[in-house]
Amino acid sequence: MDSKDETEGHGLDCSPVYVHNPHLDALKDDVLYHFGLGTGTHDLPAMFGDVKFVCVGGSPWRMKAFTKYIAAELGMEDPNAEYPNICAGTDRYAMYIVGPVLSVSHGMGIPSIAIMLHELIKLLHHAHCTDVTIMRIGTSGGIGIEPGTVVVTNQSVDGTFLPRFEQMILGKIVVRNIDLDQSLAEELLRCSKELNQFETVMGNTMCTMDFYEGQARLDGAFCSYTEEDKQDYLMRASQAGVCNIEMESSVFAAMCKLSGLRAAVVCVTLLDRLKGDQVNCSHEVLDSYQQRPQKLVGYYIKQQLMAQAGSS
Ligand code: R2B
Ligand code: URA
Repeated sequence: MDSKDETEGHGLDCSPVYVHNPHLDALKDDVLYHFGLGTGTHDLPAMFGDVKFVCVGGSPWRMKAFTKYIAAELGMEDPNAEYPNICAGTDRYAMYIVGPVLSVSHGMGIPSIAIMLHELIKLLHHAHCTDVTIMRIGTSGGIGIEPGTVVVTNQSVDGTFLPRFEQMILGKIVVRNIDLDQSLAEELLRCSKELNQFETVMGNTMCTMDFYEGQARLDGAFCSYTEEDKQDYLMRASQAGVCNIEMESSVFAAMCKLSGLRAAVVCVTLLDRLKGDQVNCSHEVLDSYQQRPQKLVGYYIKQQLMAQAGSS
């Protein structure tokens, strides 16, 4: 088991997926409970050893749609393929694979994605995967930008606009680094310019613990502040470089950094929070917005695979 420097980074070639837990060595089999998978019951290297790209997103349905989309983009589409859910033994998360691309749903919020990432990182480690790039494709609320704009996260920040994630361990707060891979973010922005299908910006992403009061909404079941307080907070966020708000980027960035995964966050904005709180766009508009991060990440993956094929 690797127990090197906690912040082991991404190497240029053959970078493994790190775990930092000496206790894992003592386990006969490792049960990935929320995936319904395990080292004793599944041949993880055979199932996942070739994975090079992992895409994660909140909804199981969206991750299945992404799998079908990427299969078509990569020319790996099988008209008869059902794309079975690899985690069919549990209804916590859904997982799909096509070629070197693994798609996993993570639910909503920091606790849900953190549990998923513990098991995903162990899965990739047990499968001996190397040089893995991971991207979160999701939705968010924008600040002062046109709905439908895609934000590639430069830096995730907390609700006080600081670039940190606080994890409570044994009753003590441990502060973790949440820097994402800057070169990956820039490559994604460049891809978006080439794609030229929708507006894409790079900016800070605020990660909150709640959709309502945690994001200064006025339409939750409880609210103890005024419209003016809300506008003041969002304007201060904007001045701190925050372009959008969502609920998973900080722990995602922290855990990917610890495991040496090259990571990016790509979220579409569903509304401009300076203008309102309710997500009330039509189903069609919502659907087309949600496809934008998928298209961008799909384009990036295709380019990478073509470049690799060209150089081998
Ligand atoms: C974006 O959308 C979800 C809330 O509606 C949450 O998972 C997030 O980060
Ligand atoms: N997801 C969020 O977390 N916030 C929004 O405003 C929209 C989607």
